Amino acid sequence: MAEKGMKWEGVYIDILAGEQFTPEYQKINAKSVVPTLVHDDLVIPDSTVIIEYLDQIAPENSTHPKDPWERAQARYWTKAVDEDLHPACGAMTFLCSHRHTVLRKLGKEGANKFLASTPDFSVTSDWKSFKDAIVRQGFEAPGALGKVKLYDSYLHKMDKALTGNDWLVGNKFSIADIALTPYINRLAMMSMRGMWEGGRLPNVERWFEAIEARENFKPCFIDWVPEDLTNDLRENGIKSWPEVAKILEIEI
Ligand SMILES: N[C@@H](CCC(=O)N[C@@H](CS)C(=O)NCC(=O)O)C(=O)O
Repeated sequence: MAEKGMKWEGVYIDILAGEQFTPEYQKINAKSVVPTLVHDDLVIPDSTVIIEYLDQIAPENSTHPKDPWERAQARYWTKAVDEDLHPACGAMTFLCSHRHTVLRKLGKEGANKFLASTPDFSVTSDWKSFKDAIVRQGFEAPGALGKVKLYDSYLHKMDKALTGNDWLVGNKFSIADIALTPYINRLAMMSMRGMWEGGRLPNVERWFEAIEARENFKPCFIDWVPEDLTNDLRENGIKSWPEVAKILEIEI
């Protein structure tokens, strides 16, 4: 919306305090996940659907490539986000940071209630049990390591696509770059820039520097996040980094 010059009012839903589970929020988002777009009397959940909808109601300043081939390439990136990267990011964030915050803030009983409140069909159809396992068992949770590796595989795919290109599709900033930004930024906020810096994935490093330099980056991705969450992501991430580096065979 910022890139398209659209105005909106944001309502912060604290998903670590369980605000996504209130009956009021579940009325607009049955999976109890954020975000949800409310446009007049229309309710539209799911980020990729939201951005496609916004581009159709305001086709000026489109963030989608016009060329059909380039549009298809951009679509592959958003499809990858929906199918693989977003679930991997949820797992990685709970694994490396949120589980510590949830247990500290809610206590053992509060955490039990929080985990039990997740609907059966949430981020993915197995998110309820997977999130439960990650919060309780951390890196020992079955499937957790696979999600770290899956996340990393997309950084490699990005690095390949960015070889000789400034941006992911058609060498022009597009929805593909916008859609991938939260996932690189989340790792950066968790103090895990070592996944691409230090010569590991130089094209991703160059790309993210260009993203961070954009006018809309700081207000949308940094300022929007409450200070205590920013601090938790940074500090918990620092503690989790050796484990992640070991899984990915990164020397630290
Ligand atoms: N497909 C949805 C997924 C949204 C999603 O997974 N949101 C996460 C935060 S990024 C969430 O609300 N999680 C709530 C929970 O884990 O209880 C989208 O792209 O909007």
